[in-house]
Amino acid sequence: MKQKELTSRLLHIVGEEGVVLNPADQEPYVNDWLGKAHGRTVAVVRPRNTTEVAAVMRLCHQTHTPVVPQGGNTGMSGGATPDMSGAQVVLSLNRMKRIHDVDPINNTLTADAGVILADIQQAARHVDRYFPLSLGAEGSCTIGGNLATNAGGTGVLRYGNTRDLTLGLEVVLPDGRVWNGLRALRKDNTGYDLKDLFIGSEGSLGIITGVVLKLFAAPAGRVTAWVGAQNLTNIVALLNRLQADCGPRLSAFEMMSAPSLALVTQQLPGHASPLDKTYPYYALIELADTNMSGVQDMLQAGLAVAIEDALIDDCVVAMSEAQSISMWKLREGISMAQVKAGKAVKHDIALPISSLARFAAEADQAVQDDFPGLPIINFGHIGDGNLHYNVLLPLDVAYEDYAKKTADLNKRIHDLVTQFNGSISAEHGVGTLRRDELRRYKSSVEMDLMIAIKRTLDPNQLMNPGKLL
Ligand code: FAD
Ligand code: 2HG
Ligand code: ZN
Repeated sequence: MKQKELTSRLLHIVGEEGVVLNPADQEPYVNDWLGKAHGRTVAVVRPRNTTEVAAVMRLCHQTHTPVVPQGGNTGMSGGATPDMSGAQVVLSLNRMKRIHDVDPINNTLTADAGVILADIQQAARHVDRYFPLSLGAEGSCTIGGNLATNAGGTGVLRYGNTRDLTLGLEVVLPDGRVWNGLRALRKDNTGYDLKDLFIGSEGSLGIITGVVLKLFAAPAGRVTAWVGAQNLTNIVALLNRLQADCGPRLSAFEMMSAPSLALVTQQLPGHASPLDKTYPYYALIELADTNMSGVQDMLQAGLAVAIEDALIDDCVVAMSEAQSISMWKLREGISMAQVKAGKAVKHDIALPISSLARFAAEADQAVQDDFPGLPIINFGHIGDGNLHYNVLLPLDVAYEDYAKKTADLNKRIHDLVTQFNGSISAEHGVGTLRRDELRRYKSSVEMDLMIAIKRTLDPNQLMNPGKLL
């Protein structure tokens, strides 16, 4: 079908406001925020509801038009960007923003996939409940994108990742059929768990259009602390101790190396370290409960013992919500500080928590030996074993040098991750960034199973081609 006919049929389905054809207006949809992924598109289509998504998918199925699903376009793996062919349709969920139901008795919330994560958190707060998925992009990422990448963030230690927070899904299949699995049940053993197939599938199997999420009791407050230590072994030992002492009250445990903190304080105005001296490693710790009585004392006592035992060198407990927010800003500023300072070669890795310190020591040595002088920006959600082990290349690095160094660094770091029985994609997804790496590290049996599922659900390979597989 000619492009003109395709776009006129798309216009017929979603109306004029629902199709973006002007190349200048398409810019935010065809480039990613990191400046790494660029593409072109026939049209950006913005349906208003599931019926329109289904009609668009039927049309794309009939016309063999490839589709790239997109939420907030905040992803870090190039998964939401079309390729350069100009033949792919970008299907944006950014007009599907309705929260359909909030049920504080069943502790569930039902919403369209295009709802911004912060709006879901807000809707939960409105009925005195809590939705714990939390990440730096929460003001612009969508719940559909969170589901498609099985996003992690800072609440995983206590509440699990997006998969753990999901009860039901609605999905439009590549041929336009709608699977309504919007069940608000905590038990449902009626066969294969289909929702788990789509969670983390990165737009490769269908369009997620709706979701039923779990809600939790709202914490009455939080206590935040910042600690400095000599090494990662001690930071992990502190994590282990606080988990034993505080149980589920420990709601976040984030780590930053000294170069990560220095990067933020240098690159972002108004960001200063909470401690006077510098230390090789820092942790940001948070405790929260539905009854905060005694919680601050508990954290202070735990940290005092950790200082006595020389596990940590110094610490500060936030005395106000404002202090707590400024500690979190330091942690959440690391991504933006990297963009300002250089071109980060990102390794979003998961490891057994018991191996984190040994891995980091070996990886640091490997980078120093083979790539001398490159800054290592190591930080992450170590409470759940997730490191963002990034290596920073200069902003003006030539493209060829960037591509070569990226490939060499990826091999060096990911080989080591595999030796430690880790994963090369913890929370950001595979997209195009790690697609070739995935083939190297997954067994042929695992790859065969994934390809078989893809072929069954998307036999014409129209869903997000070139991503993940
Ligand atoms: P997009 O970027 O639009 O899409 C991501 C992928 O999902 C693509 O493959 C796309 O095709 C697919 N997709 C999107 N919507 C749908 C849908 N409705 N149906 C089917 N497929 C779909 N991620 C973390 O996990 N943890 C973090 O701590 C974290 N911190 C971040 C901090 C910052 C400052 C930024 C900018 C990003 C961060 N991210 C983090 C990455 C990103 O925000 C998440 O991956 C998020 O889940 C992506 O949501 P999105 O709506 O922007 O999806
Ligand atoms: C975070 O934890 C994000 O801040 C981004 O997942 C990590 O910039 C990164 O590599
Ligand atoms: Zn992260």
